[in-house]
Amino acid sequence: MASSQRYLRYVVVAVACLLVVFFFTSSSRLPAGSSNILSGHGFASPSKSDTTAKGDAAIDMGTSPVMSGLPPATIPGPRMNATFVTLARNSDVWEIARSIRQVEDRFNRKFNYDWVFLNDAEFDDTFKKVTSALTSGNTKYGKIPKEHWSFPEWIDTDKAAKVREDMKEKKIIYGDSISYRHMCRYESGFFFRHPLMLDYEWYWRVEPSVELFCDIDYDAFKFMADNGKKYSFVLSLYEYVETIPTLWDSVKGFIKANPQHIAKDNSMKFLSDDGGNTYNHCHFWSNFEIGNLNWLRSQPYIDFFNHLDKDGGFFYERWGDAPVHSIAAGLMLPKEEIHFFNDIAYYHVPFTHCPTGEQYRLDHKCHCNPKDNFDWQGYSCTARYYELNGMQKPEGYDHEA
Ligand SMILES: Nc1nc2c(ncn2[C@@H]2O[C@H](COP(=O)(O)OP(=O)(O)OP(=O)(O)O)[C@@H](O)[C@H]2O)c(=O)[nH]1
Ligand SMILES: *[C@@H]1O[C@H](CO)[C@@H](O)[C@H](O)[C@H]1NC(C)=O
Ligand SMILES: [Mg+2]
Repeated sequence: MASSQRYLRYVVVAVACLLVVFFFTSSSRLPAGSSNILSGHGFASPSKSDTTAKGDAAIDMGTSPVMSGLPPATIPGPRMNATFVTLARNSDVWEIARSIRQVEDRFNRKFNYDWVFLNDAEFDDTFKKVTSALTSGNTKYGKIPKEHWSFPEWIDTDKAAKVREDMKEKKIIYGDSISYRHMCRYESGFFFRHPLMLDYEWYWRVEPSVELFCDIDYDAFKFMADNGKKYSFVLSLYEYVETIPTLWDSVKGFIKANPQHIAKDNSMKFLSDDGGNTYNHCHFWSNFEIGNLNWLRSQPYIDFFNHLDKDGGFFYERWGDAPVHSIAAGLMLPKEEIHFFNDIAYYHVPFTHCPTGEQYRLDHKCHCNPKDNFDWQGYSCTARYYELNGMQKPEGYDHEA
């Protein structure tokens, strides 16, 4: 008798539990007035709009009983006029997913900045679904106009094809690729002019398969603005000479024709060991950048890009956007406007920036091996940057790596 009563009590409690679970799951899937959540994710009806909006849904907490009363896990306060930006192909989706997850975990889940994705083809639904699910801010998907991803009319395409043959024989990485050249030219001269990017003043570039190893607890965009910075880097190194044999000649032509664009207190010493006669091939590695879009959209930068573009080296050689951005920043910005983010721990194959300074790494939950840090090795240009700016190398630089 007693045991069957216990059994009945058991069943009643179980049914009650099931009801509670059912109530919460069904109501969080279909909260009253939640149409903005569902239709807001453009992939529900991708033909309608190419952008997704999450902001409204996140603030409108009353729509979901599961969420009500819980504070958002974000840092309060105003946000900068800033966005992440990623150039990618549909086939990059899982590689960019890894990058996004780390950027969100280490930084953006606290700030919820937007993310702009750009592509020379139309993004597919899988790409949009996966990336918008991983990001905490609004996502926007843009197609690159044909004029920004093709041979300009002054380029001799036969000559360009010959160069690709040659470079293929010499086994120069991406030497035979047309799309890689369009990519480098686009990142050099056009991404900041895409209609979706015109809405912003600051950008943070993110590539597929990169890693972030430490927590970033402050707003890096605000840091840039508050400290008068326009361009930044985490890794620097020497460019592969074969890809830029005449780049410096083109730069010298630009300097001669536009002396008014050259900053007085510039970083020429980072770029040249003989006062500007020759290029030492040092550049900031542009697969990571936090920078000011209005600077890239300014007349000096546009004049610089147009001058290089006319000389044809994006196609007759294989000029990369890293030396192009770096030389522009090094010559046209006062040196105080370039920032080295020692505290942003970063990996893009094959180099790691792991912050020098053990206490910092512990305080910010870093998971990089300091032995992997590239900064103070012979092939890095970061020591030059320190010297040029009269900076003391951080404690530990001589024994950690
Ligand atoms: N839409 C589009 N994106 C591209 C194309 N080629 C490269 N990208 C993107 O441009 C950026 C740079 O290309 P990567 O292939 O990473 O070039 P890389 O960093 O020099 O070389 P890796 O060592 O291979 O990473 C990445 O964000 C790519 O996703 C392309 O043909 N179309
Ligand atoms: C953000 O910056 C862009 C470019 O400077 C500007 O056009 C836009 O009005 C700004 N938006 C806000 C909200 O300030
Ligand atoms: Mg890359």
